[in-house]
Amino acid sequence: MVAAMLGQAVTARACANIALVKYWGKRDAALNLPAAGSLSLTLAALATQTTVTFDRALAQDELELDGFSARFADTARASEFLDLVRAAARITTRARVISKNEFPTASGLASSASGYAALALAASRAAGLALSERELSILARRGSGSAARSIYGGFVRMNAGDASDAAYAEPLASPLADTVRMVIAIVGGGTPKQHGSRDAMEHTAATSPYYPAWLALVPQDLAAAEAALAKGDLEALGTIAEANALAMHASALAARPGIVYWQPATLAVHAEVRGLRACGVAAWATMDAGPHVKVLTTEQDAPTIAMRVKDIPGVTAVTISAAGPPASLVP
Ligand code: 2P0
Repeated sequence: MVAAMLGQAVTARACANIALVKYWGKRDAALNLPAAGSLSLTLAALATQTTVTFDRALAQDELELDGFSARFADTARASEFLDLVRAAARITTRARVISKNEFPTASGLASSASGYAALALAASRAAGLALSERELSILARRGSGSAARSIYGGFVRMNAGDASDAAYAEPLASPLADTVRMVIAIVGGGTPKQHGSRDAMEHTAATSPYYPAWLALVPQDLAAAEAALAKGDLEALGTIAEANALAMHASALAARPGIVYWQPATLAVHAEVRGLRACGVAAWATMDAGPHVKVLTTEQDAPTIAMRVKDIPGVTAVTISAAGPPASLVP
């Protein structure tokens, strides 16, 4: 099986996800184990397609991202990840990885979730492994914590895991899956260099006086979000998601020195969301390790929200996304 697969190009596709209950902090950096669980929505509009070929002619791993040779640090990180796949498949052959993000142009949205989910599936298959979804989720987590969630479509829960280290994600059924939408407002321009989420969560955990409070909050937000999903109660889910994102940012803001992802347009979109909500529109804001705002809403209200936020100064692009599918092989 291994001999037959090696040398063949295998392509996989995975979609990014946005957390409604955030992952912010690790309990083991080497194994990339999260300090707490998280809950996300996989998004159809944010897909990555990745092709992997193990090639005996290669002296080292090669990574091409969106048509260009990747930076050294990105190639080194992908290579470390490929080492895990090689160890599992008992091979030493180097690989060529070609990855393309089908994201809104120059959005600056993080793509490590879709990227490492697609890479986990493509690389494991190309190495001759046939992993279960759970095994893929565990493998993807080693590349990036949020990638464990992108193995699945729709709403997904990431488990904190136990001492055995096998933290993985699982899909969550919900009556909201077909009608939920996310309006993604890209906030751009003039930002000082952002803190990458990996370093930022570590810095928050090490220095923020509010980090213990953040960690104590997550289990109750997870339980409430899951109950809301099971009932199909978008208002309850949105209320928790918005509060949870603000709490994550509160812990980051209180780090020393503080981590500030907010721009004027970020606040303006939040204000618009609150205003729309006061008028009866289903809209709840969340944000990650950057200034962009993602608005949880319904199929019906998404166009109204998109129309209202696109003209806010500093908002450079707006995309509406439905729930996305699980990671899959591309024939
Ligand atoms: C999340 N973020 O739950 C949170 C909220 C960013 C803010 O997961 O170090 O790139 O690779 O495990 O997955 C981003 O963190 O971090 C992230 P690593 P990752 O979506």
